[in-house]
Amino acid sequence: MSHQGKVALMTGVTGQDGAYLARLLLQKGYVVHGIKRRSSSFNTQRVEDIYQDPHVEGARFVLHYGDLTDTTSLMRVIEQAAPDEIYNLGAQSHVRVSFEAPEYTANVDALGTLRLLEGIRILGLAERVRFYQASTSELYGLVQETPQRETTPFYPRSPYAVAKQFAFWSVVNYREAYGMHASNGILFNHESPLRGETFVTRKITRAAAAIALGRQDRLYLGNLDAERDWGHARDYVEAMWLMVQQDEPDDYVVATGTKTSVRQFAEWAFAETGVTLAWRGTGVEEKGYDAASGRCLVEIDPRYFRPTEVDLLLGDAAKARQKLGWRPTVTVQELAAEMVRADLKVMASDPVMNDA
Ligand code: NDP
Ligand code: GDR
Repeated sequence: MSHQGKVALMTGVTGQDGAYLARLLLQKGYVVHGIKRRSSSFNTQRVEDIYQDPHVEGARFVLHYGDLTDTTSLMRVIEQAAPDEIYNLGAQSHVRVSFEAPEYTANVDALGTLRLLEGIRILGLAERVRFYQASTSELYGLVQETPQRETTPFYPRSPYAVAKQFAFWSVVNYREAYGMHASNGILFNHESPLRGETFVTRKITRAAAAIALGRQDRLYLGNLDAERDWGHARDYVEAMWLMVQQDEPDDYVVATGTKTSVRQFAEWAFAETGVTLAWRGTGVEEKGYDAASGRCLVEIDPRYFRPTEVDLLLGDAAKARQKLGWRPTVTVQELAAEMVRADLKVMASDPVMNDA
């Protein structure tokens, strides 16, 4: 089926998922409108290569200033873009940071979602616009059962997750109250070379690359025992789009069904640079050494611990498999290797870069 001429609007277009989803929708023939927030420095690096000069007629990728904390900006952009589909990817998305800025996180992640939903309703678009909400496996928080599926009870463990739970139920409520085609994608962690630099996978792959290039001595991490179900962002944006194309709105878990510890991810990442990590010590004294040279490369810094941790996330995506026909295509080990290779390439091509 052709999607030529369909119009999508997304928040969070400058983030990891926004960059992948915008590319996917452009490939499918959509006109893509993205909301970017004002920043004192450029925040559009991830979409630079798909940027289109607005002065050229027929541009299919259009950026608007707006902010999830600013209702009027959201309503203005929805009116201007007149979208068929809205993808709400914008968020203060860092779990650790949400403990430092809980009120801001709630404003953006919880109320921001409500502002969009209510904006759609007030503009009389509830029956026309299809809505995707970036919900999260963080909703499962304190483990109630594994693997986690759509029926697993929520137990959020951070201001971020609490805010996302408000957003999740707002979506369900607008679906039931106003008949909106609104779906929650309960996505487990997904990464890529475009992943934000302070999330653990990218922090590790950048450090592995920087250490290999002699630009960094050591990597400081928090909880090495945390286990996550890591997939590739490119696969996961496909699932978002598939949800929105269904006749009926619904909520879906999107995951690979494989769990990996932070420690194991680090081993795979360093292996891509030819380093075998050997662990010695216990608790906060545990350290990772280059098995060949004996040099210490990884240390624990308790500053990266969280007041309440999510120890284990492992998803069961059977419903997405059956109803959407969705399947992940990249293993976590392949993902780690791809990310390290990309970081090596970026760093090696910039001789003055020494910011790792
Ligand atoms: P990123 O942190 O990479 O991107 C977040 C985006 O939101 C950025 O474009 C950011 O803008 C934007 N944003 C932040 N604050 C505001 C605001 N006040 N108003 C408007 N936009 C704002 O996240 P990801 O791409 O990784 O994730 C996308 C969504 O999916 C998020 O909602 C996240 O919580 C959720 N999610 C992510 C998962 C993952 O593993 N990646 C898993 C499950 C859910 P700027 O570039 O200016 O910072
Ligand atoms: P997460 O991702 O909290 O799962 O949220 P993150 O990569 O930040 O942490 C994953 C796990 O690694 C542990 N960890 C560290 N984390 C960071 N950031 N830095 C460290 O140095 C470090 N050391 C160990 C963490 O404690 C945690 O257990 C991501 C975000 O994308 C959310 O927006 C999204 O909703 C969830 O994934 C699903």
